[in-house]
Amino acid sequence: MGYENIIAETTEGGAGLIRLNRPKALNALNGALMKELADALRAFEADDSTGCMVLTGSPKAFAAGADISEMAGLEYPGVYVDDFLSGWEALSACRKPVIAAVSGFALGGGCELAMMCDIIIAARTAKFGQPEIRLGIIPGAGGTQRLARAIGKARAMDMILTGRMMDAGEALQAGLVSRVVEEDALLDEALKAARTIAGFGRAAVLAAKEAVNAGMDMPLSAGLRFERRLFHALFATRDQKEGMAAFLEKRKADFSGG
Ligand code: DAK
Repeated sequence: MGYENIIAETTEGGAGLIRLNRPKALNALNGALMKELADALRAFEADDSTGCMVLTGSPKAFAAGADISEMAGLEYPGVYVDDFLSGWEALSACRKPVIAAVSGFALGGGCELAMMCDIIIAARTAKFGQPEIRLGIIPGAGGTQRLARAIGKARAMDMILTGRMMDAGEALQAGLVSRVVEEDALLDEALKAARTIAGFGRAAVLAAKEAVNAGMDMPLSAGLRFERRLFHALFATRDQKEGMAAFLEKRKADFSGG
C-alpha cells in the first residue's frame, strides 16, 4: 500500500499491522499521517481476512503527540470552523479490535491514540503522558476523559495537571496497560495476541468489544441488558455451534466467521 507516513501490512493469521513511520520526528502525528492511518484502518476493517489490528511506532516513540509545528500558528476561527483534527475518530470507530504496541514515548495525542485502542501492550521503555498543559492547551483527543476512566481521577489529574510522564511499570500498576514485556518481544507479543483474537468467531469478537465499550457509557443495569441481548444473538451464529461442538468433541474449533 502506498503510504508515506505509515507502513501497513497484512501478516499471517489475520493480524493487520500498522507502523507509524516518522521516526525522526518521534512519530509526531501530522494531518497526512492521520489521514493515512484512517485509510489503512478502514482497509483492514473492510478486509474479511483481517480479524484484529496492531498499531505500533518505532523503538524511541510510539508517538510524541500531534505535530506541534503544524499546530503552532493556528487561530481559533480556523480550528473551530474546520473542526481541526476531527479525523482522529477513525481509530475509535473501528469495530475490529486494535492492539497498541507501545515502545518509548506515547505523549499527548500519542497517549490518546494508544487509549483509543482496545488493549495496550507496553515495552519496558514505554513512557506515557499528557504534557499538553506545558504547551498552553489541554488534551483534545479524549485524554481528559479516557485517562480518567482508565486510571481514575486522582492519577489522571496528576498526569494532566503536572504534565509528568508515567513509566511502563506505573502504567501497568495503574491499569493503563495490560502487559509489560521486553522491548524486543513487544511486536511478537502483540501480533500473537492479535492472531489469537483473529482466530475466534468474528461476531463474538465484535460483540465482546461492542459490549465492553457500550458499558463504559451506560448505567450498570442498561449495560447488563445490552450484554444479554448480544449474548443471546450469538446463538444465531454458526461459530457458536462450532465452538461448543468442538469443546464437546475435544477438538480445536474451526471458526468460519458465520
Ligand atoms: N511535534 C512535532 N515535532 C516533534 C514532536 C511533536 N509533538 N515531538 C518531537 N518532535 C520532534 C522534535 O522537534 C525533534 O525534531 P528536530 O529538532 O530533530 O527536527 C525530534 O522530534 C526529536 O525530538 P527531541 O529532540 O525533542 O527528542 P528528545 O529525546 O530530546 O525529547 C520528547 C523527546 C518526547 C520528550 C520531546 O520531543 C517532547 O517533549 N516532545 C513534545 C511532546 C508533546 O508536547 N506532545 C503533546 C503535543 S500536543 C486532537 C487530537 C490530538 C491532539 C489534540 C486534539 N483533536 C482530535 C481535537 C493532540 C495534541 C498533542 O499531542
